[in-house]
Amino acid sequence: MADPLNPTPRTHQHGDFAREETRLAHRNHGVLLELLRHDLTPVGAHYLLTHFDVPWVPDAADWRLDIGGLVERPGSVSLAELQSRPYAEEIVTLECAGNGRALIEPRWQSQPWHDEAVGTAAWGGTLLAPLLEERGLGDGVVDVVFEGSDRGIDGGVEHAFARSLTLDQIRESGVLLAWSMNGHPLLPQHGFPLRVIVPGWFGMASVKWLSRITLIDTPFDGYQQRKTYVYRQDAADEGVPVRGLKVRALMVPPGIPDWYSRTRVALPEAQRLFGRAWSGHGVPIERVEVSADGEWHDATLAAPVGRFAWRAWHWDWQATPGPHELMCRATDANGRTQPIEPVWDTAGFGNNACQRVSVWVRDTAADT
Ligand SMILES: Nc1nc2c(c(=O)[nH]1)N[C@H]1C(S)=C(S)[C@@H](COP(=O)(O)O)O[C@H]1N2
Ligand SMILES: [Mo]
Repeated sequence: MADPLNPTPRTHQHGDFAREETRLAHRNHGVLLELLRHDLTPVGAHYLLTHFDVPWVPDAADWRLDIGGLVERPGSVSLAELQSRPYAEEIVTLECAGNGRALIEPRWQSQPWHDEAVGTAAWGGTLLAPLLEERGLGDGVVDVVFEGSDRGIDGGVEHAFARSLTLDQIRESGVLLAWSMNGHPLLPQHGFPLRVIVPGWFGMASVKWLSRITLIDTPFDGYQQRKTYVYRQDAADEGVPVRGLKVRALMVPPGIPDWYSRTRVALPEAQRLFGRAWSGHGVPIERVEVSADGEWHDATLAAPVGRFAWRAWHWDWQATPGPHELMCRATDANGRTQPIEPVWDTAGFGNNACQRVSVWVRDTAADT
């Protein structure tokens, strides 16, 4: 680790991240790790992942959601009709399945997340399962397809962003049709006027700008369902679908940052390290450990704020002068925990390797 107080000059560089990756990183921002202090991520600071363009919705009063396929009463509903249904709200931690991708070697070229593709919001809307049941479920429903109004091309295939769930998955996860985030109407980039929220799953399942729900009698084979969001060891691997969040803890980096390297500088005194931990499918967090230079210690967990919400933790670190590396590691009620090193996946999905934070502890008080 370079000492941020005795920096080497920065230079011009070729190579490393492609221009396309950095452009995607500007469009799709992560949460600022210091904002992990908020139980609910402030709206606008929530991470963002939009594959294509944010659709233009001039007037939500003209917007309609189509419900069709294997239902006895197909048709469309307005936002006002949806909002007259029973209100449901759930605090849900969303995380992009590609979080950690940029830390896998070699790195798959895509949205280059390090560890910041996460956020927690109180999503308000109405439960989907009763709405579908009231429409009269047809026989032989295999998949329920959610289509967004955003369209684009990926891997040479033009498509609207679409994902599917089975009826059982919809019931078990308490899937919401959501129109609000922390009490505010959805921002355009988060799916205005209506999106799906699938608690406990990686973010790709929570289709934004929902325009159509179709019940079908065959497994959905859309691009975002079959071609991507699959764990694969190599290109020929049929793979395993990406579903629930993987167990993970993140800490708020202590001290103050060096602007460019983000290396932290702290004083040689007690530091209260603070962070969050979560897992998939509503499985509770049981333990968080923090390592200072390779020695692991149990952190103190705060009370959970919701079944699908991240849980706060803290640990007091006695910082001594010199360079240090901090790590944190969560374990869930199923005994799942995090690897120290990234686990290989071709497209960089599901990398829940322990976060590493470099801290340079100075031996004198800060200069003024
Ligand atoms: N229609 C549509 N829905 C979408 C996406 C998208 O590009 N289009 N991105 C998905 C992915 S990959 C993630 S991680 C989440 C991100 O939600 P957020 O931008 O509100 O944080 O939305 C999901 N829903
Ligand atoms: Mo994502």
